[in-house]
Amino acid sequence: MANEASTKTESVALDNDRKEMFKKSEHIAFYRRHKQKPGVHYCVSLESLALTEKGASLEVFEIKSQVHLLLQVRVCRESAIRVTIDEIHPVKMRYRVPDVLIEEPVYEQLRVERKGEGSVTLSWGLGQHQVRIQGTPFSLDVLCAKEVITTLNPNSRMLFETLQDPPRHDSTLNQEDPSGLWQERFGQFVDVKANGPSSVGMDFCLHGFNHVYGIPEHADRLRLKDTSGGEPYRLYNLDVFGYRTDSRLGLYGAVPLLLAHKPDRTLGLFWLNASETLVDVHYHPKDNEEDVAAPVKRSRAPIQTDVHWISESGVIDCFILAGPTPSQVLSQYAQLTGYQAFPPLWSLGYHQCRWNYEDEADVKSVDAGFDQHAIPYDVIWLDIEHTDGKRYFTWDSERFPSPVALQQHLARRKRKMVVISDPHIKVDPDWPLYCEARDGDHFVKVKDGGVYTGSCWPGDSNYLDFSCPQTRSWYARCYSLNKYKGSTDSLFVWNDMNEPSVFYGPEQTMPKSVVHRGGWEHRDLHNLYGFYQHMATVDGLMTRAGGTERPFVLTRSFFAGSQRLGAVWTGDTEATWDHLKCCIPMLLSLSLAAIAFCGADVGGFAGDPDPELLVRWYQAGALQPFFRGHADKRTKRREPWLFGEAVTARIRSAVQRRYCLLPYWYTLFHQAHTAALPPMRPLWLEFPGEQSAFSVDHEYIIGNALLACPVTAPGVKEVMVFLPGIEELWYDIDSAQAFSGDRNLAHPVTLDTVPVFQRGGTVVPRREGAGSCSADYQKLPLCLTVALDAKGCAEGMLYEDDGHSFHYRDRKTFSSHRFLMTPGSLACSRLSEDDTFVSGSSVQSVVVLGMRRKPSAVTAHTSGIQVPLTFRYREDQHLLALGGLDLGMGRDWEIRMQ
Ligand code: NBV
Repeated sequence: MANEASTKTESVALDNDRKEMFKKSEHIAFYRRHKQKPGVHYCVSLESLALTEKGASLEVFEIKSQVHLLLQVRVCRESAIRVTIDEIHPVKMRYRVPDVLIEEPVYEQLRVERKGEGSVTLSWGLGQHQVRIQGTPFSLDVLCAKEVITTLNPNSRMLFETLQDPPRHDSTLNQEDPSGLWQERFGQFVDVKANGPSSVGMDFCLHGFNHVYGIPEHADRLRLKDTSGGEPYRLYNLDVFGYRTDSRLGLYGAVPLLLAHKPDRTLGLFWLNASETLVDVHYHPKDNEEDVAAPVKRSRAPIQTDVHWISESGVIDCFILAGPTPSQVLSQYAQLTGYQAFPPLWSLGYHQCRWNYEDEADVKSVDAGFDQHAIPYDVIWLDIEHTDGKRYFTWDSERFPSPVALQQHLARRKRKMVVISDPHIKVDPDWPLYCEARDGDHFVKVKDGGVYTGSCWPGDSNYLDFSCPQTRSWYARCYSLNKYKGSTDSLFVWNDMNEPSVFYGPEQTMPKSVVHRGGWEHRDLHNLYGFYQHMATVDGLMTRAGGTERPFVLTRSFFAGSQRLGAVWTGDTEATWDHLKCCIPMLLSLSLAAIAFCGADVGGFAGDPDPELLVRWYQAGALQPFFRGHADKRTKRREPWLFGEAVTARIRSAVQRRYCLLPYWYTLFHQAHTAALPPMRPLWLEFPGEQSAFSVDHEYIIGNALLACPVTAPGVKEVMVFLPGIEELWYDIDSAQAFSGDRNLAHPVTLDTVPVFQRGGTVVPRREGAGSCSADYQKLPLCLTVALDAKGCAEGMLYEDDGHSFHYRDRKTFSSHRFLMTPGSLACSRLSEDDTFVSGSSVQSVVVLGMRRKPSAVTAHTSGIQVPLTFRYREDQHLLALGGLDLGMGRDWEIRMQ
């Protein structure tokens, strides 16, 4: 039965795109209503202004319809301005997104700065920012140092559909309803809306901005496209098998955070709404998309971008993050929704997955294959077939009779296992876990109160209501070692199909009329479903470890705030060059929206990559945050050693390089966790003043030091790499050759090479040597690559801790070191006095790039002891190499070059 369901569904899934299973904006009634909006003009009664210690509130009214709304303006920590609009006397409460903000923000006291001439101006704190509210028609300006940076409702496009009582007679419900107010048809599906029309929309003018980014997840470019005459960006979590690139249609996850950038300012718009949302972007002047790097042509019209957000239900609740720098916007957002969860070190290594590893013997032989071929890896993954008939938390007793022994086998090699756990639960009254969920009332319901049954891998399934805290706690307990038979503490989890995916459902998801705890329609919180499952799973792993071990959970569906839970991947890509290329802007968009631990299936999920594509994907994946090879079960096996020695060698080299760079990745993830800077950065984040970097999305910077330009086309002999920064120096990490910045470089490549450049002025720590997993690499000595800037200086960091526990947080057991190179000296010093981690690492070698003069002598200084060092200097490369060192990280040290 399970297999039947799978086969049928596979063909349905494969035909998704062709059969137009997914909506376009023309099929979405609330979107049409906003676009054809009749003359609805909102005004604000300035007399109604009330100031409390939590902010300001004013009454909004619409003359014709006599609608009365409440506008609230609140300010969190100086520069995050929250604007909320809700009904004053709703016939029913409207959904306000819970659990995404980490806490209710602390608000500033506002004061009236000016009142009169139809407007009121509010300010706070030092008065650097202001909010000016225009009464008739309503608009709201946010000002910084007297300059308007954004205007809400500049063109009176705001629309707030207030809730109504249902029509008396069912006549409307029985007729076709072209406006889709109470019901709406899509193909065979009829969506009956319990609350009728309930959508909200607001437009924003972003003054002076010509580049906007973010609002993942879409398989599209980094800089958002102008949507005039095309599809808007859709935020509606959907399971789209083999999705198309160059598309603004909804994918698995949604983060309603948009970033706008210009040379002197970055601004964030966070639209906190979890219902289906569409976003239109209009650039003024409209530029030639192909030529976005070129400065906008001179025109009298002011530069601005209009962004129009439209959501199906809920309230208007948006945050304007005033920056002004990109990193300030990212940190303002993280203060609201949380920082990136700090991954265990092993999860930054390589992960080997396949749908499916057949049985225990298969797992052991793949595991051994990595050792035989000297390819390091840390985690092997099991997909849905490992279960007993797709009952998660169980094992297929024939294929996996001894799961504990299997995990122990891996654990002896310091490796982990990850298993899949989907949100649907097989309807099976003989399965105790199903009965517990049913009896505990943990499933979502249909309108009349019965449990909702949909179809997924196991056939008929019920869906857990993760929005309910009791259900989350129950689900979390299912991961405890005594309850989850066959699990050990080296088993971690992967949440798939959590958009949620429902076979034969509208757009392959749950009907919007399904009811969650508290009576909320699924429509209100659809985009939160995966976020909540992720949250419950993380909670399960946390509780399992008594709160001391860092969990690892990968999710396919996500929302704002998912970053604080774990990792995300880009779902069912295809093994094509197009998809490989598209991963870069997709991962950059996720990173900008704080989902920093993200990756794409190496090799592409569906279809068979040829060896060249596979190698190029490994090379790219090794330079991206989450690094996992994965494949559809209909594909040929593709473990790295199955394509001949030349291919194996290339994959080995890419993976080994990743492992050597782990100290750097780990340090960057700590920065993401504490300072909200993503490890994978678009060029403009590091070069905010450089217009020519604003649209670059075929390359990116890992941290602030390594510019990576993966090869994403076949048969390539040369790659055009853009090196930003007029005053920068960039060093090719393979040849040590230096290049000045602010140029396009035609860089030769072979199948063995990927262009990576180290930025002058940085220090990158690497492990030297080889091992079989991250634990081995942690024991290897360090090598520092010091790339000098034009002044002969450089700086870098190394963060270390035990790699897996929360002791860094609870006991301050970590160490942070700074490397500082000034002409003639490289010094390493501990950054903080009160951290207590005893680092076992020691620096064995140092390479200095860009050293213009051969030193006459080099000495090491530790605790007052001076030791002469032997060195090698390459005049032609301006490279100084120091080897055979033993500079322990336990003490401060200095290397002097005379
Ligand atoms: O569980 C099977 C697959 C999984 O391998 C893949 O990574 C997910 O994105 N899953 C989707 C369901 C079936 C896809 C056709």
